[in-house]
Amino acid sequence: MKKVITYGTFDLFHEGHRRLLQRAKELGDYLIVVLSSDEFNWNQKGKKSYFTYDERKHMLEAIRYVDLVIPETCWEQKKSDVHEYHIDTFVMGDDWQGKFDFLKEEGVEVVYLPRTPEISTTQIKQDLNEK
Ligand code: C2G
Repeated sequence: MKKVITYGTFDLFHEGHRRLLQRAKELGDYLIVVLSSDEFNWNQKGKKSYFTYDERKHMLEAIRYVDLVIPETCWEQKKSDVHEYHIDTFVMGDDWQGKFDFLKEEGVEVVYLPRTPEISTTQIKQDLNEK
């Protein structure tokens, strides 16, 4: 069974997130999403998600591409995650191009997928504010 992993906040879930997860799942048989906790978002990413971790987790668990959702609590956990979950492929959008290549040394394939243009959580918030 080929195991794939990806990380993110996935707040205000949208088509860009969906396409990323769909393409990530197509790279294997089992997809783990490591979901940024509320504390990690605020303390490390400087962003406050609209939906709580639990709400975002339930949303992701309802998506058929997703097999498991676990918390992301720090930047450094990736190296241990890929061993703990016996990961074959690590996937991120290409806004992260090159940032996680160190995982190749752990025997993991690292794939950056083209971001879906024209949509982002920030854009959604701006559009709604203008309505
Ligand atoms: N994404 C995408 N297209 C978009 C928006 C997002 O492909 N229009 C992808 C991102 O590249 C990322 C995933 O969807 O791979 C989740 O995006 P975010 O929730 O914004 O995650 P991010 O803040 O990039 O967190 O440790 C890694 C971080 O947790 C990644």
